[in-house]
Amino acid sequence: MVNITIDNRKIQVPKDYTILEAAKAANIYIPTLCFLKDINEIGACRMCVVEVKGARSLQAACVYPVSEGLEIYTQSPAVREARKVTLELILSNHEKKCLTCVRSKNCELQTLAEELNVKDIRFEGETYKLPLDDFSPSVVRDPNKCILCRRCVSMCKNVQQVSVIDTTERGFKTIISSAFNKSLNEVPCTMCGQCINVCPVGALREKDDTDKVWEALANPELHVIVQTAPAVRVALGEEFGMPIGSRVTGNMIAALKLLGFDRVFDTDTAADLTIMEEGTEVINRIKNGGKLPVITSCSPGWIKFCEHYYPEFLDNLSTCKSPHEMFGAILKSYYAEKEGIDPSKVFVVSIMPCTAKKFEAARPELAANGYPDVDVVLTTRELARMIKEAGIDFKNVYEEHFDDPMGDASGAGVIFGATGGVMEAALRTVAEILSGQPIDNVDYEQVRGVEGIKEASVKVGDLTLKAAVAHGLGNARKLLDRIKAGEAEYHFVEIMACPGGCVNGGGQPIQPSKVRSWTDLRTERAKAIYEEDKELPIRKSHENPRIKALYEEYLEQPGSHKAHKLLHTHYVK
Ligand code: HC0
Ligand code: SF4
Repeated sequence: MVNITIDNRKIQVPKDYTILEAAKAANIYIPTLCFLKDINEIGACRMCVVEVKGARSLQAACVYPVSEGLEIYTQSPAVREARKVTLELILSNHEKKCLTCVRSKNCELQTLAEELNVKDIRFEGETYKLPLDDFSPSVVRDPNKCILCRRCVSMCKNVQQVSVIDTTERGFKTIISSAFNKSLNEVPCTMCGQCINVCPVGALREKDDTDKVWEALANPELHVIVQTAPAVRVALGEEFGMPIGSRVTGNMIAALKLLGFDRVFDTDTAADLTIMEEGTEVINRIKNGGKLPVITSCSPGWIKFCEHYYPEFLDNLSTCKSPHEMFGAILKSYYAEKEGIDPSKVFVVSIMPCTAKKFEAARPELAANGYPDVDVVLTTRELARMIKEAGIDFKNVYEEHFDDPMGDASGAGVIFGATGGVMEAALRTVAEILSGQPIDNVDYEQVRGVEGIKEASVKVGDLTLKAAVAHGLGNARKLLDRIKAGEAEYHFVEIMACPGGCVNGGGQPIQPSKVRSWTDLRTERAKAIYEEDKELPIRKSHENPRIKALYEEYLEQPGSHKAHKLLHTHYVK
């Protein structure tokens, strides 16, 4: 520990702290812009400057280390003026179209202008119009809004280790772009959307598909079904000012009904179905000498990463479609038949925490009987926009339940939304089937939490089932390299493209740096998911009565010919 003084307050802080961390510990607010804890700590924007006694110039608090006896002033006239000038310079050539910007009211630049009481911009910067990159089905890049903070670059390069965006050109012409200024659609971008979640302004956003959904809802010919992913319900509330980790399932369903969807179903139910199919696949591959490890295939950003960077693992992928795609196929077959609806009139909308799911839904591999499984994917953020546009009082609606006949999911389906959740759900079923014994303790704690790579060995009968979980593509890279080098061997591996899994997907509500630097969104949202799982009477996929009925009435058994036709696919090099 070291003793320091900030704004005449004496405090003790760990000696490896920066001034910014020390100030945070003392509840003293220092504004930041490029800073994002553990991701972008480069001291580039100079918004966080402070006066350090004895230093010749103002110092960037986010990179300046504390030391014994340091005296810091965070609000002196020189500091306030320097921050204001910096901000005004950024604003001078920024495209200030706040009224129509997707990030208005959730823009860190806008917030700073208000916090620093900027009333006038004293500088006139040169502005020029750069072309919008909206060719990707998932991510839109607007360089005119970019403030060169480089958070997206750090995310893509260091965390996801995909590196398809970087700083190009020099000086005043500097921009963030892909190589040769190609569209994100023409480079091996995984569409994970993590760059969007760290962008402080409106320079990165998802492709907005809300118009397609409004149009479908207004078409009386269509039976419009919506399904919601496990991670949406623990984050959507943030868009309406509710605390991180609020569970808003009932409000969300009510709002979807008010929007006019004919049926509101739960993707979690399809997650149970996925476990039946994937669990069977794992068991069969182990018993029959099939390709191991089986690697999960439900994260489309991961699939795309695998295709571009690790094609040698494509045969390891589970042949299961992801749960929402399976659900789409079931809705346009089993459900349509049961309800007597022409499947061509069934329109399926998936609300997902994910931008890559937009890309996934358009893949030709994900169709059955000539219909795409899913017609439109909206992110959690787009759903919030629709709810706001419809004037629905989200916090005060009467809570409702998912519709029958696809109704409630098991706890295993619920936990899919957090890293390790698919693995845990599968273990609950696979261990019971392989051992032939009922398993009482279904909490596989080894695969929970935010450690980058997690491993578990589970004894089932004579077999020790070896499993691994990686989340975030940088961790996926590490794990795959280890498997490739023969340094690790597993039967079953879960990979999710986003750090923390779907709870932290690229389509989730965006929290500003001053929140997400100090609160682990992944942990808070996952907590809500595990709470829901604990409360449910059924926590194993194979015990879900809806899934049992689906097999009895339609699919026969997991892995059947019919199940394969509807629920499985194959990705090829
Ligand atoms: Fe996920 Fe899913 S758990 S990928 O993270 O498997 O997006 O939430 O919906 O499909 O169920 C996302 C979340 C899903 C799917 C499920 C899986
Ligand atoms: Fe990189 Fe993901 Fe953004 Fe693509 S979507 S640029 S892979 S962070």
